Order: sequence, then structure tokens, then C-alpha cells
Amino acid sequence: MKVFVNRRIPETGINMLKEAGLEVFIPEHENLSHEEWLIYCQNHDAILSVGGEFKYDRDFFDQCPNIKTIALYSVGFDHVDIQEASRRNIPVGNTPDVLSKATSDVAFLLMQSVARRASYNFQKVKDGNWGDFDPLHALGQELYGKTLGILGLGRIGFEMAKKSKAAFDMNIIYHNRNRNEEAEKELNATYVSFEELVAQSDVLSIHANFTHEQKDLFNAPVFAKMKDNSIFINTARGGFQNEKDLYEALISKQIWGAGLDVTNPEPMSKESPLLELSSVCVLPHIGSATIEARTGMAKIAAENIIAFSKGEKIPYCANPEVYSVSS
Ligand code: 8YV
Repeated sequence: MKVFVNRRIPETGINMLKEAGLEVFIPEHENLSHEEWLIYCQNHDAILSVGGEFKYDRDFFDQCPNIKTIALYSVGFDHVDIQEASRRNIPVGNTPDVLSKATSDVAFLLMQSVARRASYNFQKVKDGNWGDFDPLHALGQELYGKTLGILGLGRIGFEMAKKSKAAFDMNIIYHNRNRNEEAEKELNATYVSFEELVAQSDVLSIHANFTHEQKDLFNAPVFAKMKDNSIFINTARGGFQNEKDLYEALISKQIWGAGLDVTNPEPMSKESPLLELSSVCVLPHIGSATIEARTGMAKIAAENIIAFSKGEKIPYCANPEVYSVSS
């Protein structure tokens, strides 16, 4: 089986593929054009797919009929038309669990960074502008006992809730498709409606899968219902937030601050007005960027492809319905 890996990933994953006897191709340059990417996909049976810039939609599947499985190097699969892949019997693998700690660490870091205005204060030092002691300048807020609202209490959301409870004894509320009994029992988390989540959270952190129906879910009317001391955190997908509305909400003090590891589009433009605000901290989508998480992701993506090559079910499957349809 011929496997196209569109970017370099930790060697462990590549070695696993080679040791399983698979033919692995990694292009020499990394910033492939859409055309180059399509040509490589047309000539391979499987893709180990890194990054979200190219979409796996109906056109893709029509143009690349040889692709039999896609092993994503991500937990998110919003760039894949899952229904279309399932209709064509193409298993799509993703990389859950291994990045939950790393990604929730970034959400936790952003929460504290915004609460204590860390990036703004760091910038002042870098600008040679340490300034005199001022009892009233750049005051942050403490998180102890505050309410953390989690949108999407899955694996990553659970890790974020656990850390926040342990560090700051935060009161956890959440909104999710399904109730999370483990979180209710272990963390005393309370299930609330989306409206209650928005209205009651001191920190609102997004950990949900993104679907296109949720585009701009956080827009002017929603920001207007948030508390004026609230902090908005997004480490999931930038599509959840309308950035113009977020900016307006921040400058009109409808909300207090925002920490983003994901933006729309990515990369965020250097000209984004959000970058001028002392209440904002933006990171360049580094949620899973640890040696441990990225190595784990490489292993899982390789395991998915190897299982497929042996005619087995892929172990980490984003569209398990492919198996119920064919069996
Ligand atoms: C990846 C991510 O780094 O897993 C995800 O969904 O957003 C990140 O971990 C990114 O998608 C690159 O494939």
C-alpha cells in the first residue's frame, strides 16, 4: 500500500509505517499547492494528513478515487465531509486522547494569561516600558471560586475542568450534546443550557467539535449576554467566534478578555485589531504542540493506516458507521 504523508511528523510514526512494509512518500518541500497535493493523493492509497488547509469534500473524493483511507494527524475533522467519506466506505482516522492534556494545558494557560494580563505585561517589558510601580495599573483578576463554563465536555474539556477545579476550586458548568456523568460525579459539574452557560460563566472555554452550523456561534448577541468580567477562551476552532464582534465586545467592555489559540482565518492577520488590545492573548494554534502529544498523534495515525492495510478496522475512527454499513 502506498501512503502519502503530506508533512514531516515525528519519526516514530514514519518508522512504524515502514516497518509494516508500507511504501511511504513525504514530499521534499512542505508548502504544497492544492494542485500538488491532489496529484500526490491521486497516486496513493492512503494519506496521513497533517493540517487543515485542504478540504476532503465531494470534489476531492471524485478527483482522488484511489484514496481508500484518510488518517488525520488531528483530533478535529471539520475539514472532512464525513458523510461523503462514509458513503464511499472510506474510514477516516483521527487522534483523540493523546492531545487532551496538552490542549487543555493551553486553555488553562490562556485563562491565566488573560486573567493576569501576562502577554500585555510581557510586551511592556520587551518595549522597555517596565514603568513605575502603580497600585492601579494593569490589575488582573483572580480565578478562585469563579465559574468555569465549558462548551463541549469531552476529553479535552474534562481535562480543562479537572485542572481548573484543582488549581482554583472553580465551579464547573457545562453544555454538551450529551450529559457527562463522570464530570458530574467527579467534579460536581452542572449541566446547563447554552443560554445559561453564556450568562453564568466567568470564564467560558470552548472544547467542542466544530461543525459548519456553529460558524460564528459567538457573535454580538451572545457576547452581549456574557458577564462583563468574563473571559472567553477558544482552543477548539476559530470558526466558533466572529472576531469583529469579539473585538466590539471587548472594547465596549461587554466582556473582560479573550484568549485564543485558534482564529479565523489562520494564521491571524498581523493587522487584526484584536492584537492591539491589552485584554487579549493570541497563540498560533499550539494546543497539541508538545513532543509527547505530537509523538502520540504520529503513532495513532500510523496505527490507523497499518490496521487498514491489514484489512482490520482502524482503531481510532471518526466515522465508525463505515463498519456497520459494510458488515
Ligand atoms: C493539530 C488540532 O495540530 O488535533 C487537532 O484538531 O487542531 C491540532 O492538534 C492540527 O490540526 C494539525 O493537524
